[in-house]
Amino acid sequence: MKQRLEELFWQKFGQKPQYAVRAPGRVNLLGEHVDYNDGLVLPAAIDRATLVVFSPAQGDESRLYAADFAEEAAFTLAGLPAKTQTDASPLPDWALYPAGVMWALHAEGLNIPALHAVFASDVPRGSGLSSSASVEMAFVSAWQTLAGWNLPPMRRALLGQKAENEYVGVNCGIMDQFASACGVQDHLLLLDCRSLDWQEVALPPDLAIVVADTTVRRKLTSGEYNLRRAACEQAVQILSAPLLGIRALRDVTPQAFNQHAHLLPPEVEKRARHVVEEIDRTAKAVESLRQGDLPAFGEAMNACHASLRDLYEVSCPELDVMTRIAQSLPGCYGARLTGAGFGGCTVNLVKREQAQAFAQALAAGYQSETGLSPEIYTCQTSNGAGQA
Ligand code: NG1
Repeated sequence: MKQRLEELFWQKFGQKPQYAVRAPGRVNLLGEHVDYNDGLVLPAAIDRATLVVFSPAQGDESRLYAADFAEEAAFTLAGLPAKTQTDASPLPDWALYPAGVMWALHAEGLNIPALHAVFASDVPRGSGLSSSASVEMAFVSAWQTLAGWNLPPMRRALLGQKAENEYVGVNCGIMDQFASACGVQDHLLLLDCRSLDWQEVALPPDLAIVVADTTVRRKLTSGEYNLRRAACEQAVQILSAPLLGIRALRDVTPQAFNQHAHLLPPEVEKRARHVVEEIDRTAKAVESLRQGDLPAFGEAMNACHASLRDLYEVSCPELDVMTRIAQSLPGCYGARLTGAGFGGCTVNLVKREQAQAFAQALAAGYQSETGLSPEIYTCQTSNGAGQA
């Protein structure tokens, strides 16, 4: 991919790009839809990434070419608040991510030189593998490289999240940008989304993480996503009458929740129950993983899927089919949808020696039930964003 981008850069800008950076997507093993509830998440950065080749530009205009869309956008700092290009036309959707990053870095008071860049990604878009965070973290790295400031990875992740929340308009938590910035090869990352403390959790070498893409993409996910978040906030507001001092669903134990759940409207109760139980489930499952109890960890993944399907209602028929088949196959400890849901990918924890047979059987079963050809692959965990 790098060579192709360098050639495109030559064609667009008549010179060789001076730098290249990459930032990975991520898969999440457990702790879904809890990052914006101050919960615990367990993602890993993966070997799918956004790659940017770039050079500093003269003047104040940044010009970006998105190879995946065969489209160019040009903008300056002055046009960012209105989300317009230099010619006053609106920024295309894909450009909101790099422009949002520039806007967030500027709001932080950082020096951000104009750049010429060509970029592409092999993280499938809208599939639950954080393509948007990988674009954001790649451009934070690009501007850091050019400007010479040096922020710690978590700080860079927070600025990427600010771009997504306040510029793109998706009220997401910190998990994706964190995983893309802080990934460690052969490890899962256990992040406490309240304190932002995190630890590496070694991935047992005889385990494979298999990602299965249903190929179904949902539109309007950001609207549904923001609605889920609003339901969680409503639950906190109502529960804070009996449970003084709670700030997020993180502060509510399953016992306390059961005691006061009757106060919540039925739909809000379902949403909040998922979050409260998922945070508890994740804390316990990480202990199982550390003790090498993979069946118990896999059970927690299966329970997470059922909860996302029945309580949080972010699954779809294709994700349910893919998960059901996977859970019935030999060597599979656990399977569930990963990321926001509504389509996209499942994550499967499989005995390494059986991973290939698992992938083949899963693809065949899914295809015969849905008529769709899925993309299934064993992913490697990777390091966080940096030089390519
Ligand atoms: P996806 O859609 O998988 O990138 C989204 C949010 C995360 C998190 C998960 C659900 C974005 C960029 N990220 O991830 O913060 O809330 O859903 O756990 O929307």
